[in-house]
Amino acid sequence: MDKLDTKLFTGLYRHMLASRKADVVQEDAAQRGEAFFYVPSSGHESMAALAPHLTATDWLHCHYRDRALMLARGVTQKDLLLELLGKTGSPSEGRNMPGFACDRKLNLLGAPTGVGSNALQAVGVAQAIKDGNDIVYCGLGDGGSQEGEFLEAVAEAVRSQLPERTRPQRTSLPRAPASACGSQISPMRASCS
Ligand SMILES: Cc1ncc(C[n+]2csc(CCOP(=O)(O)OP(=O)(O)O)c2C)c(N)n1
Repeated sequence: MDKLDTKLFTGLYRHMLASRKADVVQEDAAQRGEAFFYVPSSGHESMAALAPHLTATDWLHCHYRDRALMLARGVTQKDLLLELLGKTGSPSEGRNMPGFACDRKLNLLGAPTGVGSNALQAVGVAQAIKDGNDIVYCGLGDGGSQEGEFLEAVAEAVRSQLPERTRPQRTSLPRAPASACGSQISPMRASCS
């Protein structure tokens, strides 16, 4: 990544700031009783920096606090608000808990509520695509990494010899993850927050 790529870094900062602001909006809605539940993401904004390392065809199984990454991927504030209020018109049509964003067109997989179990699903996707060039990102918290499902997922990733992938260096970043840089990116990489 070019250290002086101002456009890239201001773009990432925009998503980070938008994520922080979304916390304020969601908390206000919860305080007013308009939303029954919301997931704060403050302190996790740097996850946006992963977006330049992904391509549009990579698959994401996000941690519910990865909002800045979801925004950088292409999730809109409107999507977040519709999900928050459980409305139709949101990518899950109001079926998901707020914070568990999903979007078929962004290859953003719907996360299960049980923490750690998204790792099992991520391994399943990684197995399905292992002969191609795409990777699967799996995000979870340190608590989730202590769940049996997470350890089963790691064991299965090893047993089925899911491959490491290398990406050529890239130098520019559009809004969504359709380009950027990176090297030695694993098809089954976990991010513990
Ligand atoms: C299997 C399971 N047990 C308990 C919960 C309730 N729960 C929701 S979030 C959470 C905390 C998870 O901590 P961590 O994975 O460290 O992520 P953090 O929320 O701290 O980012 C818990 C216990 C759950 N969703 N699933």
